[in-house]
Amino acid sequence: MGLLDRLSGLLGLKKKEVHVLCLGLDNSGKTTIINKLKPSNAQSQDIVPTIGFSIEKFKSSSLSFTVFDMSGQERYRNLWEHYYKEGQAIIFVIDSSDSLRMVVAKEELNTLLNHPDIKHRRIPILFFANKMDLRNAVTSVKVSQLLCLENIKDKPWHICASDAIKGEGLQEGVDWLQDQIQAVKT
Ligand code: G3D
Ligand code: MG
Repeated sequence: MGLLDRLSGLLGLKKKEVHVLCLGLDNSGKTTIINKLKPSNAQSQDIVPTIGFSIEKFKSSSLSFTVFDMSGQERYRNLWEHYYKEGQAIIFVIDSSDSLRMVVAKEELNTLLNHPDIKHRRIPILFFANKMDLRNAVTSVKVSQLLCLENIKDKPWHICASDAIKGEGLQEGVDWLQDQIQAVKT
């Protein structure tokens, strides 16, 4: 059973769909992470890459993931912002080895947090400090400091170090997210 199935199964959400937004700069590892979360027999999964601007949708029986790159496509921003409304959880992925673009990731995160469809909601945010296997990766504590995550007071958030290629750290993140969504549902 894949992590995705485990998440939906334990949530008891066989019927009701949960929309998860997976956000972050391009090349941070979003597609790799979502692929790892899918069950090994992925026949039931729809992968719909959108030509022209980068939105990928992954769907299982009860979870739908909408994945998009947050930078480099400003002219498309108004097209994907409407997905914010239906998102019930956010996975925000950071390339921990890309110190040059950490400031861009921080700006994109702040823009997200100040968006009218996000700002006043207690939507859980799971951060993956990804690419931990790379020599120049900074620790998840450092990523947390660089992004000033301690300033997020009105939403539950959690940061996990991950290596999406090996799949390390993803389980911890999914477990946390599951608890958060469950807390909202009950
Ligand atoms: P994106 O969807 O956020 O744009 P991708 O990012 O999932 O396409 O990943 C971008 C590149 O980073 C890919 O390499 C992918 O294999 C690599 N990557 C993703 N996660 C990790 C990780 O944890 N560690 C390492 N070392 N690499 C990772 P390519 O070479 O295909 O561009
Ligand atoms: Mg991608």
